[in-house]
Amino acid sequence: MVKWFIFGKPLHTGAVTAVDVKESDRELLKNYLEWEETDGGLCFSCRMKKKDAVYGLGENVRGINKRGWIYESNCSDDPFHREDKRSLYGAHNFIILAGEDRQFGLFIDHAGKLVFDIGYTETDRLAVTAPDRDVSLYVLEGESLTDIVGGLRRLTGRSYIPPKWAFGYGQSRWSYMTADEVRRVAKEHRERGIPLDSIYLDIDYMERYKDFTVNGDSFPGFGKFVEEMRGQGIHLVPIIDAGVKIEEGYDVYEEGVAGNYFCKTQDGRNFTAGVWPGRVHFPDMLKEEARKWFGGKYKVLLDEGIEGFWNDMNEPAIFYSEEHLQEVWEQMEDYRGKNLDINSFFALKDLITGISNNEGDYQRFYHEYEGETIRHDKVHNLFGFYMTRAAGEAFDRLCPDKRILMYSRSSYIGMHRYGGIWMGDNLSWWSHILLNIRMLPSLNMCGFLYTGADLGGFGADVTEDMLLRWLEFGIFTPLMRNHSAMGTRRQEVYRFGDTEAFRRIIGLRYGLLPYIYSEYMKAALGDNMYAKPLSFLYPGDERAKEVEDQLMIGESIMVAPVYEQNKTGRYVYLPETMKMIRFRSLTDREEQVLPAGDHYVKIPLDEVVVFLRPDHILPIAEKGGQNVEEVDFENLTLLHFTQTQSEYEYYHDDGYTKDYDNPAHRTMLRAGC
Ligand code: MIG
Repeated sequence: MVKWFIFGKPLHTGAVTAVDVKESDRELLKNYLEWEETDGGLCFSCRMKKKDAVYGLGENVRGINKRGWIYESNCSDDPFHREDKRSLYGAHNFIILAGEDRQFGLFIDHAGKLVFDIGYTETDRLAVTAPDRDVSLYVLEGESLTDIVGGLRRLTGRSYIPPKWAFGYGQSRWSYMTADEVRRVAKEHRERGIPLDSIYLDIDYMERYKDFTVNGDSFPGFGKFVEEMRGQGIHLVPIIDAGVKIEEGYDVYEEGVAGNYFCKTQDGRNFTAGVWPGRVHFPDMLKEEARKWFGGKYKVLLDEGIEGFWNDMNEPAIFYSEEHLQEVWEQMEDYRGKNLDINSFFALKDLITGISNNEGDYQRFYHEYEGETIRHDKVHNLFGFYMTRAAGEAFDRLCPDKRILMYSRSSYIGMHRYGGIWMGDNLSWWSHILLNIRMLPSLNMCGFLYTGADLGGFGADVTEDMLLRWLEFGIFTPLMRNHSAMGTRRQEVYRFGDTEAFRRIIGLRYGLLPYIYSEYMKAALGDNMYAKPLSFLYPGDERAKEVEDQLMIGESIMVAPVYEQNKTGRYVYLPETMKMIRFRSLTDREEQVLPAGDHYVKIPLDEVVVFLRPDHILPIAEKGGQNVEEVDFENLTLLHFTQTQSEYEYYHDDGYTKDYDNPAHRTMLRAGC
């Protein structure tokens, strides 16, 4: 089912864990792709038929069907997720060609940049180019698209499983500045009966943006505070940044220097970049000892009672490099006092705007990887993966039996074993709800199951209706977190008028948790997807293939979120007869069977509608709760649309230990005649 082809001397990325895959004869690749050396690099290509669709690429812009654009794998910190972009924070080099007469998956295991021209230059040509020509390539075949996705997981390992509380609602802001502010956020939710499981600490909890420190003035007695919040059923989740502040006397910095753990310049000095704290060094996440050391640092916070983290800025984002900044200062001198004309004015401007995340900076530092010195740009896409791997491996050492919440901004396939990702700095734009919907299944294909977007949008100002609509989709995403940027309108749900609606919608998430958690676990343990495009379940259905704003969530339901301003309903395509369930709240429901085909469905601003498949069951909790611990996972109401008999395999465990494969966690639920 898997064929492996090697070109040149590809660097080992750590993505693949399967040990039984053997290199195939290159002749066999000709059944799928041609290859040629071009000026731009080594290029693999094939022709596409008119109706061929292409899926995959995880975290990227545009549709679920990727055809019709050009994408890149080049992890970048880009807060403008516009349609004309080619890459975002992750490198997910997996595509599936779902053809009229053939289907196969392609995983290009390559640490450097890749270009995926999917019908952009020529509408009927798929071409993948690797500028650095050393490439490891896997072709995956399967009976179905889901099967091909499963193949990738069997090749690269099982998806990360977070603790159960991480399926609760999280509230975040850049930043809650003090413990009292955090207390207030908790109180506002609790007083109004709005469920909440976690509050996030963004960079300002630290002392001068130093990793693994806590500002003692604004968060005095941190361990006690963590405990106090736990007493209210709330987990604090601190952020960790990739760069380590250069500061005499700061232990992490000093240990890093002494241990030789930082990335180097060509002449062997520690490479200096500027990020939040000003000057930093980057731990060489690829170097085993450095990784072990950096991972071990998470213990500082684990010891204070912390049970979850998010890793940021690990593309790595660089505001400036010390060397480049120096060059820019010098070049700017040339413009001083000149008559700046059309050319020189823009050149000057570009000098400044080009300082951040400058491609050239990625050629100014080096890693030590498996005994070799490698320039960063050659392994650029692995940095976030290895930072998160550092944490994941440390958790396995430090608390082997306990699940720790971990998700990252940058990632590469393989990282899905150690953590999830959030979808980065989106905007409070209606179109970004749609992007969220489309990214979810694409990420699932690449193994990233635990994921979600900043609900309500990170940048720009949200409105009450947008936040409600976004949450109405967000209740189905594994990671359900409201996060927003400094300087934008406050986005906690209690800041808005109709708190009652927010309470019911978020409450519904908790009622649906038995199903959501069960489906997540089955997907993770079965190398499956949690959210699927319709075409994955209804392969022969030409209409289903074009649906990009509805998703199958787990095995039983379809969702069709509203993502446009001032809409009180939408058209929904039903690939088969389904039972529409309208939730005003967990207990206030209405059911109606609808025939296959197109329907205009009324969906008022404060209601959630799901579509249940025939002979399927949607188990919901009889009682939700203010946090996950309060949810009753035992006493369930089985919503069903039964024609003959329905069965549902229900996965239920304690949610905190790692005894995943125990068959006792699975029970068969039945409904109907
Ligand atoms: O460049 O830590 O994506 O979630 O709030 C901004 C501050 C740095 C980027 C993350 C965002 C976080 C923010 N960080």
